[in-house]
Amino acid sequence: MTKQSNFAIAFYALLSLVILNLTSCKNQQPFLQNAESLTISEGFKNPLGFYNAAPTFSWNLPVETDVKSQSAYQIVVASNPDLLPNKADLWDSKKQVSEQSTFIAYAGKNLNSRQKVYWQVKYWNQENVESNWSEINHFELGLLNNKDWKAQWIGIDTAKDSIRGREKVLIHKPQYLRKVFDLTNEVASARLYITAKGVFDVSINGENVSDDVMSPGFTTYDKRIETLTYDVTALVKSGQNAIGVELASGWHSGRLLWGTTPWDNTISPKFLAQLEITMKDGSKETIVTDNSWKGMTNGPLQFAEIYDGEIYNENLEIPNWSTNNFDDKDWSPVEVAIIEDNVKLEPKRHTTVKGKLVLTPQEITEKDGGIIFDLKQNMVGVPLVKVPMKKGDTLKIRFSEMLSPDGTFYTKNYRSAHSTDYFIAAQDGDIEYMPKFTFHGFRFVELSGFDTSKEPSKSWVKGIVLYSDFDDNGTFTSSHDKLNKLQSNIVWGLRGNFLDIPTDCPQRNERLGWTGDAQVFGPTSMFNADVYKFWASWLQSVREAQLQDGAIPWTVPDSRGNKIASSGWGDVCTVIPWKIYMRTGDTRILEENFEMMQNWLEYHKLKSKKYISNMMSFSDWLQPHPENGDTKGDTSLNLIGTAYFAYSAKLTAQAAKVLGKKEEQAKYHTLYKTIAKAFENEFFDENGKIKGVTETQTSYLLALAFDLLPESKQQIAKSNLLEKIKEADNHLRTGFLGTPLLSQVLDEMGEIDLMYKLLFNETYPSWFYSINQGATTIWERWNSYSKTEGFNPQNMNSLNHYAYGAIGEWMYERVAGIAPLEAGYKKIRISPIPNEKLTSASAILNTPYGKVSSSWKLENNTFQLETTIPPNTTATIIIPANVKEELRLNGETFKQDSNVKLINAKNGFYEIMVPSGTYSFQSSIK
Ligand code: RAM
Repeated sequence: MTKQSNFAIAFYALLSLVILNLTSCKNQQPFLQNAESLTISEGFKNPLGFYNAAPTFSWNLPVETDVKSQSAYQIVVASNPDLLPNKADLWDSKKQVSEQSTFIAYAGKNLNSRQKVYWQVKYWNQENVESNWSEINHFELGLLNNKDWKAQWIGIDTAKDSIRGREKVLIHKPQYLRKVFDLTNEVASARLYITAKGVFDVSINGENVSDDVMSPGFTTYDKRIETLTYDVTALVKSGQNAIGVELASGWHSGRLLWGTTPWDNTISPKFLAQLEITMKDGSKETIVTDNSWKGMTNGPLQFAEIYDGEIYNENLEIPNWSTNNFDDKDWSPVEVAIIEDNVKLEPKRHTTVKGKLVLTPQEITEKDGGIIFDLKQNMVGVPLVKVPMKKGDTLKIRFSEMLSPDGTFYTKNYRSAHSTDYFIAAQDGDIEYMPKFTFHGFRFVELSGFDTSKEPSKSWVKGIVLYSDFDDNGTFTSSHDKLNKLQSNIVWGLRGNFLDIPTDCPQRNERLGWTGDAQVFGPTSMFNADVYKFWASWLQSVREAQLQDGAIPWTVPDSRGNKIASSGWGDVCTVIPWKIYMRTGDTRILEENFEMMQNWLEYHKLKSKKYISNMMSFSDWLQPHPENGDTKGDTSLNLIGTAYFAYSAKLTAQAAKVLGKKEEQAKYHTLYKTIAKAFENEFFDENGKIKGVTETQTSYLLALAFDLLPESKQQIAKSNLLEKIKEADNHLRTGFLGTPLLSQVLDEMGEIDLMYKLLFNETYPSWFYSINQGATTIWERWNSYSKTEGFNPQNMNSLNHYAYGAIGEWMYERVAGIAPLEAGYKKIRISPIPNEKLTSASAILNTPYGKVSSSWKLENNTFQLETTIPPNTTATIIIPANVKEELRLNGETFKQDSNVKLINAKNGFYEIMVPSGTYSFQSSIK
């Protein structure tokens, strides 16, 4: 063998060794499982018609033993999926050494209206091992600017008919609008951009475009109207097409409690659409709303009002009206109006309303000729009726949330909302009807006017539950039936009042975005439902509704226009952004709202003298047993205003800190301290007792919850609070503002047993009291109804009012025990607090990092806790225990290691620090 060949052999041997080694190396360390649950911005999954050209990206790491945390990530973004991952033409973040896996800002090329964008991500774990690329996700932008619109507003002038309805409000007859158009080429793709001043339902060639209802939703119509984008590729075809639209008043031109809106609500509803079609040959066609459309108001839908219901006359049905097989020569030309520059048209920034659940009647009874269907659950939505009828008869559909003791419908609490639907039959036989431009709050449905020769059947009615299309985000359950019922009532209160905006109530002539109610219930809603986008969207309306002087209207969108604000209500603009930040860790929510928070503080200043507030306030609304008999309760308005002034300053300082605004942080922190001092001097005597104003539970709660007293006085204030609670026979005496603070303050004081006592009280006023009286939702008043005294005589008596559901936050955080220690649950606290009244409780919560769960049970003095902590987070787990007894972890005596650490073992608790994983602890609490 030559020297050369020897060398060659040696070389190849070495090479194969290297290759072998490399492959075996790869075998030892394959790529990690890819990231999952990819979302953009406030939790959107592959959205169409997205609102934001500068999104953020989030993902979850897989639940896998090798993945404890993330040490780096890479995001790639492209205009075409084929370019991913290696030729990303829009953005390649490159490998970023960072633990951040949520809300990472896009920093690539500018994105434009209509653009479709594809993205994927990979991460490196704690040992710098790389993952596979995730699946490719996508989003498509909507029309982002008014100038993208070539269409004009169109409609029939229905104001000129001057029909007046309830409370003499102008009634606009529902309109039918249509247009026929020809396409000569094959269609490759089609997008329908669409909105209304009013509410609409659209069909193409006789096919419904979507199952969305009450679109586009309720915004500050004088500032912004939301638009929707639909993929209608499958509906348009080469040849002649038709598009048909039904249009009704909705919130824009309909009846709202006070009716003096900042937008002109007397104008007839209007409609705007732009259908953009790309042909297979690459050419484009655009069909817009303009004066070539035709309309009429003599269709089957004769009347449609949110508060009052619908009238549908089957005799006036117009077969094929939204197809090209129809002669519209009798229809009128529409009026057109230009798009105003000052009203922004923006893609809807949260989800549309849909029929989310279906309830079926559990019982039917007859009463005075009507048939009553009992769904056994107070709900919000519409009925779907399938009923036999006789030609010419009118089916009357009435609703109520509860029956009066004599079995008749209790509708006094609907106040002036007629809340009744009518269907006029054109022939004998079964009819099917579901109202589309109204909604009702009800448990009972009454039908009359059907064919009485037929035997009534439960199958005649279904309850279609409508709310904004979000998913559940958590579950809470326990060993106690009434506590579980309370949880269910909270969830139903949420479903019923999250119909596009957060409302106070869903059934009477109100249904408005009351800011105070939102302020107190917002935090609880975030546990139970995936509502980040819902809140972020509504906060945009709050910003738009804010007045020059910083005032936040009582309701948003503003439907009163009286230019004054209420303390505790307007403070929603500081409280909700902060609470969302704590739940999500997304700094954008603070960025977006920071200026509004500052402006609100200016308004607080304007309404105070020497830092003592004199702002108008609904105060501790509906406090039980008010000494003065007032709906505003006994707590001083000035005290409430001053406390909220301080609290809003405190939250603004905290927000400034997160945003790195040092100067503002210092300024607002000083402001907070100054107000707190003024508060203390004005309302507290030397001994930490309320002076000069009525001493109430809520006055102490505000002082303690918002940290407005020096340490020296806190102790006494605490015992005074306990005294007040004792005076009330260990019952709450709190209204809308005080109630959510009870759990926070008593918990911080270590008065857990007392809080449990209040929570488990069966007598008035308490949560279980309403359950004992038959509540299936949260009520507006602690005593909206009682078995002994009947309905509260006030007609302001909603049986679906979420405010007191604010206790849900404590149920998740303390009864089950899941709370964020750091914004967004990057650090989690698992700290359930058992009580003799419960033997178990558990919650599962979807956090930005994935699912957290905490489930405990108490058996023979053994406390058992199962908990799951998602990847890329850590948790402090606090386990009630007799620390003299051993703690067991996963069936063995607890031993510290480099991951799981004992932090403390004292005062009846073990405190353990853990990385992500699933743990089962057992302690003895003897
Ligand atoms: C009622 C609303 C709401 C409350 C205001 C002050 O009309 O229902 O719950 O916030 O009054």
